[in-house]
Parts: sequence; structure tokens; C-alpha cells
Amino acid sequence: MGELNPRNLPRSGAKPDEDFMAEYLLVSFKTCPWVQRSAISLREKNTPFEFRHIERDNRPDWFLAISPHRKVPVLRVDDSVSLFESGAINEYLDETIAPRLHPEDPVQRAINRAWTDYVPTFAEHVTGVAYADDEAAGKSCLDKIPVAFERLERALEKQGAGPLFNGAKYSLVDAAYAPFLQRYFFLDRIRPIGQIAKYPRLKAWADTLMKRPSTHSFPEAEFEQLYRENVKRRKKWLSQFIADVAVAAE
Ligand SMILES: N[C@@H](CCC(=O)N[C@@H](CS)C(=O)NCC(=O)O)C(=O)O
Repeated sequence: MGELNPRNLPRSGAKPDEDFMAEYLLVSFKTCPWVQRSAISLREKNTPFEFRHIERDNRPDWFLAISPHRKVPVLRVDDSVSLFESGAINEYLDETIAPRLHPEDPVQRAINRAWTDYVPTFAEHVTGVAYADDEAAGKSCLDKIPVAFERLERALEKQGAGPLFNGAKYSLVDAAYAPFLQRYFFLDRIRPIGQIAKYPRLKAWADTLMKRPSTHSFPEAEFEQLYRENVKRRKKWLSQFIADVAVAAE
């Protein structure tokens, strides 16, 4: 296995003083929201980890050997176990590292898990416009945003006062939604969508999460620029509204 061991490979861009052996290695594409969800959990648990960014179009052999679906994130633990799927990774982290982000109450835990299960649908509705081929498809994606927002608004109403999903205590639900709420704001700044202001609880929750340091893997402006470059590079309908970035050919 030596050759496929990610530790044996030179780390691009690593400075000598960063060259530590982390117990946790999180393999990522820089702008992947699912990776971000696991990175957030590690940061909320104050757990140091090595962030290893690979390129979507050039996935190394060592990565393909440890990622059954060829997707990121993969969390390599103690250089011996490779976990995949951000939801499973976060459950594992929560079972093994304090502080617990799941609530103690089993009913609340079930509710939290249920809302975390809604994330893929929420993501598809809220960020689908970035993948639309033309204006009609774009408009039909945008029409789905209020459905997702309304559901979360109602869920937050039942949860109570905020500012986080479970009130004062950070949970895995916060970690799961933060990357997609952040992308809504990015999209809204590419071409105004103007939906979130209609959902005051959701807006307050999103604002709280955007201010939370754990949400951010990179400086915010730099990350938004990377996101815009990705959208522009896709050459979909929304790309035309990004005039201000030069996108390097891949
Ligand atoms: N359900 C997965 C989704 C992960 C995912 O879709 N990752 C994307 C990057 S953001 C990926 O690796 N895509 C590569 C591919 O589909 O080949 C999770 O939660 O980890």
C-alpha cells in the first residue's frame, strides 16, 4: 500500500512548518460544500486536521484507492481508516470527539437527523440555478427556492429562539446547512434572487452561520471568487452574469 499512501506523497504548497502528522486528513476539492460540512465539524470540535486539496479533473491514484465513489470528502483517520460521505463522517466525528454536537435528547436528535437528511434536496433547490442550461431552466430552479426556504423557516419556528438551529448550542444541522446558505448568498450576489429576506428566521440563522469562524475554510472574499470562477467555467446560463473574473483555462 506504500505507494498509495497519501502521507508518502509530496504535499503541494505545504510550508515546512505545516508538515505535521495530523491524526485526521480531510481530502477535498477546494470549493466542495460537502467537504466544508465535515471541516466545519472538525473546527467546532477544535480538532486539528490536515486539509488536502486535490483537483476534480486530476484525482490521484491514492485518492481513488480510498474513495469508493471517487468523491470528496474522504476522512483518513490515523492513516489507517478511510471514511466517506460527509454525513457518515460527521456522525463518526460526533461519536468520537467532544464536544457532542448532537443533542442529548433522543427526540431532538431524531429531529436534527431528519432535517440533516433534507440537506441534499435543500441544496438542489437553493443552488440548482448554478447548473441551469438556459433562462427557462434557471427560472424554474429559482422557483424552487421558496419551497425549501419555507420548510426551513417552519422548522426554525418550531425550534425556538435561535440564533442556531437548536438555540444557543451548535449542532450538526448548523454544520450541514452552512455551506449551502453561503452559496445562496454567493448566487444572490451574481444575479439578485432576493428570497431570503422573506424568511426572517432563516435569514437570521444564515447570518449567524456566516459570521461563525468555523464556517470558513478560506478567507471569505477569496472563497467567493473561487466559487464565481467555478460557476463561470461551467459555461451555463448563470456564467454570463459573472463579468468580473478572468477564468484560467483548465
Ligand atoms: N453525498 C456525498 C456528496 C459528495 C460529493 O458530491 N462530492 C463532489 C464534490 S462537491 C464530488 O466529489 N464529485 C465528484 C464526482 O461526482 O465524480 C457527501 O455528502 O459526501
